[in-house]
Amino acid sequence: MSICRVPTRPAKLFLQHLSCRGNASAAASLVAGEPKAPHMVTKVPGPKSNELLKELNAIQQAGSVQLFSDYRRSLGNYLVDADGNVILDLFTQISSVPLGYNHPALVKAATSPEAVSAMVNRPALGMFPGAEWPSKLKSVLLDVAPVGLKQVTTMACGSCSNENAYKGIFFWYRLKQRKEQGVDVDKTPFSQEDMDSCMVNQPPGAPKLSILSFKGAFHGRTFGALATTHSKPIHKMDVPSFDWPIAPFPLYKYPLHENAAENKKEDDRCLEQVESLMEDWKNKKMPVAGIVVEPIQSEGGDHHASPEFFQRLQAIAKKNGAALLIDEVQTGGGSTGKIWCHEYFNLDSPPDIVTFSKKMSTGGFYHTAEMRPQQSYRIFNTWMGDPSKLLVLESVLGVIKKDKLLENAQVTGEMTLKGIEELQNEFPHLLSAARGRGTFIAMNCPTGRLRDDILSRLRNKGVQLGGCGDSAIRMRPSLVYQPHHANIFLDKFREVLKETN
Ligand code: PSZ
Repeated sequence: MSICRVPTRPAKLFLQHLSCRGNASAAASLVAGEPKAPHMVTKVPGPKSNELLKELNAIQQAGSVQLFSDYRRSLGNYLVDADGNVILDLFTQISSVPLGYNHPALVKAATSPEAVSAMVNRPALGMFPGAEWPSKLKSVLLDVAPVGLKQVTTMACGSCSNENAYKGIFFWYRLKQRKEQGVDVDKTPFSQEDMDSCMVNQPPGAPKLSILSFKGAFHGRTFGALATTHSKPIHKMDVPSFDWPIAPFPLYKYPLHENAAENKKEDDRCLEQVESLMEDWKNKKMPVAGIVVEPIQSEGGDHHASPEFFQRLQAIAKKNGAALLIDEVQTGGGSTGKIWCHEYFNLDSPPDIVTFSKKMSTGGFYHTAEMRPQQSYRIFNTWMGDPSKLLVLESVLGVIKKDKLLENAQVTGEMTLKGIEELQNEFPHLLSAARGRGTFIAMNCPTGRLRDDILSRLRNKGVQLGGCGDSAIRMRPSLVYQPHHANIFLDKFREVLKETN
């Protein structure tokens, strides 16, 4: 029996909008021709996936592989695996697929002569960009820039975006310090001592400065980024790291409206810690040059914090002369119902830096004019991103506008969360703390083991979700996830919960 779910008012309006498009019915998929439902022919991983895993594992450590996919046969929300299972994919390559698989607009964009040229002639963008590069950056990336951030640099992935953003923060901080010391930074930007000492990793050229991050955060796996990642020991084990301050991130009680006073105290507790850690590290002579934070702490367990928390965090950063970097690698690109999740926070002024990757197709970061390095060649590597990815993004953003996918994420997210809340009431011993913005939704299970078991049984019924933190389930569908997909997910989820002892 399917669960009856009454669409909310905005959902109704949105579905009317969909049905106005040509002769599409209310349940028409945004990706024409996608399967109507999951279809499972084996357990996952099936025999073919297991065989391929053996082959791959012989040449690399492949223990993290969950299944092998047949990307050419996958379409829209449905991933087809190597065994022919058709799976409703609500995890989408760790939240990185904007429009589902083989979206016709992307296939078209990727086969244009412009895209072919971008793919076969990959430039070193820092030295020999194509003639169209400045106008593409403006019309694509700057067109969706967070308000107030008019500078942008592309990178290959999320980790290297954060890594280079941290460097930008240190450049900015040291420039400020030199100016305060009366150095004529235009004439002699660096002293001989600076230049000699940086070459042997010693101060003052390699200064004692820090980035403050939060417990449970994930900002990537490269050295600097890893120093600010604190979600699982396996990410960090055996890697030398920096002694940088780590503050607690708010852990709210749900439902939010019943716990407002307590959650406000939790904000106070965490922000007091931020301030006192900044003081401690100043006294340790390793002052905090920047604070890095996720708008929703994702890998760490989908922890949300209030707009007030972020507003007050920004005020603390400003008061202490530190930059605020908002890491939108996982939250950016539309699934929260806005392109940038921090738009929900009503900050007094723009953050100093916003990093992105995943659904944005290319990595990179936006920043204020003050964060622009004084010299060229300071933020640099061979490729500095990839122009072909900007063409993909151009097409993605066009479809987001044309198909009103931000509204879709809000509406489908709202009805999915409502459905999960109903399941939470029905199975209070299995689910708690349902939360989300748009389709960026999560809930907690009593234990990590039970969570993993639920996820694996759900997948064998044809729905792929993800885990995060100790015991949370997270949804990361693409932007073409619609109410009829939500109904399939909720029905299968209910079956699994019913079968759970
Ligand atoms: O295990 C891993 O390496 C994973 S699992 C999920 C991610 C990485 N997310 C990547 C990520 C992120 O979620 C945030 C908020 N910031 C930075 C990153 C790093 O991005 P990549 O993986 O592109 O380097």
